[in-house]
Amino acid sequence: MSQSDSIYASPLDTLIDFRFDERVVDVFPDMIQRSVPGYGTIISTIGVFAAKYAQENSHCYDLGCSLGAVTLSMRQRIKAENCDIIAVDNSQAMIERGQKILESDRSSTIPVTMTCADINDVDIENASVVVMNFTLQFIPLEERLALIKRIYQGLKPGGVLILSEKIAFDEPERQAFQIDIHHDFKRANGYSDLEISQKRTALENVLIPETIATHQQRLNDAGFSFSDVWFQCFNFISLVAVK
Ligand code: GEK
Repeated sequence: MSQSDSIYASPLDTLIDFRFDERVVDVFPDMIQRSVPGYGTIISTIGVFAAKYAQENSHCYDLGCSLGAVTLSMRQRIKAENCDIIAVDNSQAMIERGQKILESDRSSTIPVTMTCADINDVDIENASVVVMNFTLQFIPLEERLALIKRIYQGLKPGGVLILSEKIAFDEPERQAFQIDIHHDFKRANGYSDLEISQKRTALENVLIPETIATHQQRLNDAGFSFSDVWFQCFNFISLVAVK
């Protein structure tokens, strides 16, 4: 069972940039459920995408897998023969815990390799489904196009990229509105104003959101002929791009 997240509940003297360390791993499922609107829906729907798009004799990737929620959802649903899942995260603490969770998963026999590595060092090849569920937002801006291009090149024809992100808006009024309602969502899930504000500061230099237009232009520049927003709640979206 995951512990409840109280990392930012007391005033902290120095707010260091957010890191996916052991403290975060302990509370991660609780933290992400209470912070990302629609997280559960997104996870289960990625399983539906994987069932539709996983091709036989291909790899499915979960990049920035954390504890492997996307991996487990895909594993439960994929029916294609001779398919495996490659899950990657650069937090050792996440991978260690994720591997334990995976060991107790009896939902299917689809092979999973869960590895601690930087996404930028992972070869993407013979892929039918690639998922980045709230991961690209942590990659430096100048590295994002090269990564999306590599994913495009590693996908088989007809393969898909599922890309979920916290987003920004060009219009200041819309930006303020969406942030405000998202904070209400967090308050409704039991976070205090102090927790919300300290977490926001900790993420400021680490999580860089972009607009939907920027994401779709980048997908287009990388070669994807089609992309669409299939989920949005406030300033959180998920896109699907088809090769
Ligand atoms: C989920 N997808 O539960 N290489 C590998 N991993 C990275 C990198 C990198 N360069 N940068 C960040 N990460 C998950 C949730 S969380 C989203 C993803 C969030 C990893 C980081 O260690 C963390 O585990 C994950 O990306 C982002 O569906 O916490 O908002």
